Amino acid sequence: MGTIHVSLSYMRCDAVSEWSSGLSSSPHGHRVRIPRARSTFFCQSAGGHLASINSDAEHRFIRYYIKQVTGENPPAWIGGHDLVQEGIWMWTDGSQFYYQSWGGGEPNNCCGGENCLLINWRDNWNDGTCSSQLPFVCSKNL
Ligand SMILES: [Ca+2]
Ligand SMILES: [Ca+2]
Repeated sequence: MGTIHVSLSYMRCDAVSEWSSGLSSSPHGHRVRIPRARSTFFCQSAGGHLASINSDAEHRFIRYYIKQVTGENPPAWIGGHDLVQEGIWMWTDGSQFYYQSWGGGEPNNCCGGENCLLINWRDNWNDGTCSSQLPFVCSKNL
């Protein structure tokens, strides 16, 4: 499995300002905190999707990217969800949901229903309430 160089963009407000090389998938970070449904639309309008993570390398890369953009490790939306069927996780970009890096006890569908996947819950993933306002990571393939 080789390294694929793909585009990676920073977005400011609603403009894609820059793309650069990344690993395997191509996140662009966003400082604005918005509900997950809006982030889905935002990524699609930029020609991509909310990021999927399909390997440890992609997980590390996206976390590193978020740290670079924000200077922190904030929880952020990526493209995983179990909105179609509770407990059946999918990626919005259509990739198969094989790789997983859930935090301990997650996903727990807490608190009346958590159906959207956020990264940087401590070091791993959590299912969160989709209406929560978080930064998000988009990706697109070259
Ligand atoms: Ca759920
Ligand atoms: Ca949870």
